[in-house]
Amino acid sequence: MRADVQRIRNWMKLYLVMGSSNCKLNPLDVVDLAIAGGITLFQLREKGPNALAGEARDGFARQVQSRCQGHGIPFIINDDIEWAAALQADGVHIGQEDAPLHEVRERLSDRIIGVSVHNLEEAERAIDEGADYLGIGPIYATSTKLDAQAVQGTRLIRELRARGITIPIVGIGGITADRADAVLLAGADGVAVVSTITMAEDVRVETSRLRQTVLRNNLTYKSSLDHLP
Ligand code: 3NM
Repeated sequence: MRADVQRIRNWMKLYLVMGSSNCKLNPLDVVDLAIAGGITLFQLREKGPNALAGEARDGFARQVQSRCQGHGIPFIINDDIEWAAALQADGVHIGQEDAPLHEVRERLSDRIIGVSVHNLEEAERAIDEGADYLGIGPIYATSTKLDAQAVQGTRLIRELRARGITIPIVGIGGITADRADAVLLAGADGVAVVSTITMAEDVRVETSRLRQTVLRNNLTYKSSLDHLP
C-alpha cells in the first residue's frame, strides 16, 4: 500500500542523502549519529569516483538499511531502480535523466518515488505521472554534486506553492541550519542535506540543530497550508 501524503510530508523534514564517500568518519557511524540526531528519511546515493561497487556496495547498503529499519526511517535508493527492488527499499529517488516515472511506478508500484525537478514544466509532469514528492535544487551553491544545475534559490518552491500545488517538497543544495528557514518559509516541507551532516565536526549535534529548525518552521508552513482549498 502506498504511504499517504501526510506521512510522506513528515518524512521530508530532515532528509539525509549520502554515500560512503561523502563522509569524514566511518560512514556507518555517520548514519548512526544522524539517526540519533533525528533524521526523518535516508537516501543512499552511492555515486562518484570513490563509490563502492558490487558486493561491497550491497553489503554497505544492507547495513545502512537495517539501521534505518531499526528506527522506522524510510530507506530510499538514488537512481537505481533494480537495486531498489532487489533490496526491497522503501523507495527510489530519480532525476530527469533516469527511467521515465511511469515505468518506475510500474516496477515499484507501492514504493515512495521522488523526482528531482528544476522548473515548472518538470514539476507538473512529475506530479501528473504520480511522483510522491519533488526534490528541488540546488537552492544554494553546492560542491557535493558535480553536475548540479544552476543555483535557483527558493524561486521554484515559491512558484509551486503560489499555484496551490501541495505535493510534498524537499529543498536540496548547500542547505545549512542557518539557511533552512528560508527554504521552509518558501513552502518546502523539509530540507535534504549531504555535507552539512556528513562533514560535520559533530554529526549528532549538527543533525539535532537542523531538526530543531525544521520542526519549528514546519509549524508555520503547515498552518498556512490548512487554508488552501
Ligand atoms: N542534488 P550538499 S544538489 C544530491 O540540485 C544533490 O538536485 C542536488 O549536497 C540537486 O547538501 C545535491 O552537500 C547535493 O550541498 C547536495
